[in-house]
Amino acid sequence: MALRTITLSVVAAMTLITSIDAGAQRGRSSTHSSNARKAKPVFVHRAEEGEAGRGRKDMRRPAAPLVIEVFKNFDAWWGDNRDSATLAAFGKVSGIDWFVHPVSELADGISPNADVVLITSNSFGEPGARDEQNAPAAQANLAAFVAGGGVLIVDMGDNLWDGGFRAPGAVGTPDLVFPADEADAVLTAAAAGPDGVLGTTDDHRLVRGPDGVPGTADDLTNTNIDACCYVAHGNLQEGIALPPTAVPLMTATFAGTQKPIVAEYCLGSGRVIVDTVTKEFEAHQPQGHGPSYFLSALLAYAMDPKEHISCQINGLRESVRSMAGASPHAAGLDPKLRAAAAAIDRGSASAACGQIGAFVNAVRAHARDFPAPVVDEWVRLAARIKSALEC
Ligand SMILES: [Ca+2]
Ligand SMILES: [Ca+2]
Repeated sequence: MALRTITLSVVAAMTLITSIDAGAQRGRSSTHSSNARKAKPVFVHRAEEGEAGRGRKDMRRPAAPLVIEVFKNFDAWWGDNRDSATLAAFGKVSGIDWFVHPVSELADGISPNADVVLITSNSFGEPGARDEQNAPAAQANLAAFVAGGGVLIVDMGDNLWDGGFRAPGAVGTPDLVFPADEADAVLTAAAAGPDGVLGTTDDHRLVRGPDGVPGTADDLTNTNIDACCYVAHGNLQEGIALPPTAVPLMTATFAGTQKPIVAEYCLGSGRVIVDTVTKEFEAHQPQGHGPSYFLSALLAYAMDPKEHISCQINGLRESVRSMAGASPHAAGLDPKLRAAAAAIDRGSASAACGQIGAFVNAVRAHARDFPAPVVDEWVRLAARIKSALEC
């Protein structure tokens, strides 16, 4: 017991150290002709896990399905386990591209293979799960995962009067308040897109449902997102402050006012999606224990790599700007990224690929000017963007 405790403490300490530069650790490959080395990604798994595939040490190949890592101590609400039903319906395979961890493992580190991290609701409110999720090492690992380009979903709806789950970039956690009308959720203007109409091509990817096509049967509507017996526990205004850039996607009525129950923001090179929706609960439509409209749409959005390129390019640009003092060549990098973002906005993937390629070439040409971990991270993120663009 004592030995195990010590071992885990060492693992946690190592995680803290590595998470300081976890982005660079995650899946980096050596790119420096002047500085060649064989840096291996750091996989952290507890020896006692004993689940198929959990001991893997190899990186996911670029064309392989995205990897989702779920953290939960129990199946939310009454064992409904709709998160598993939804992921199984998407063809995710446990031990290959889908892993379920106890919440305590957030403190050990997040797999360098993880593309999406899902933290399901602490529904009835286990104080231990709250403490494990709030632990400084857990929060540092989540922050590093997002900063490095990952997509994090944190369900903050629970039954705790004292605290709750937290998310990088946000301060606090939602108060335990309940909507009235308890069943009614509403998609926001941002969800409907610039035309303000649901079911059209400019709808947010979340609204378009798993098929990504607007106006089809799997779309989210203001009817099929409703759920009786509290569609949400808490909201994203009371008890919590999101970054000013956060975009609300869904609201419910609290004391006569519409308040967000789903919102998202870019952070570093990644994306955070926070919600208070009771989405794992059987009351969500279609009722039962299978995939629901909302959970399916949410996970399909999170697992669509193209949808997160904008956050990744934003993060890269921030990083490049932060290196302006390091080299006169830094100034030449940003225009390539800006042009890539513009190309994506106008739907030209090939032009974006060209700009990202030019960025990587320029980074490599001037690699000696910048700290090696920064160069590694830029090249790794660029590769991730190219993979998402199918360059
Ligand atoms: Ca629309
Ligand atoms: Ca659709």
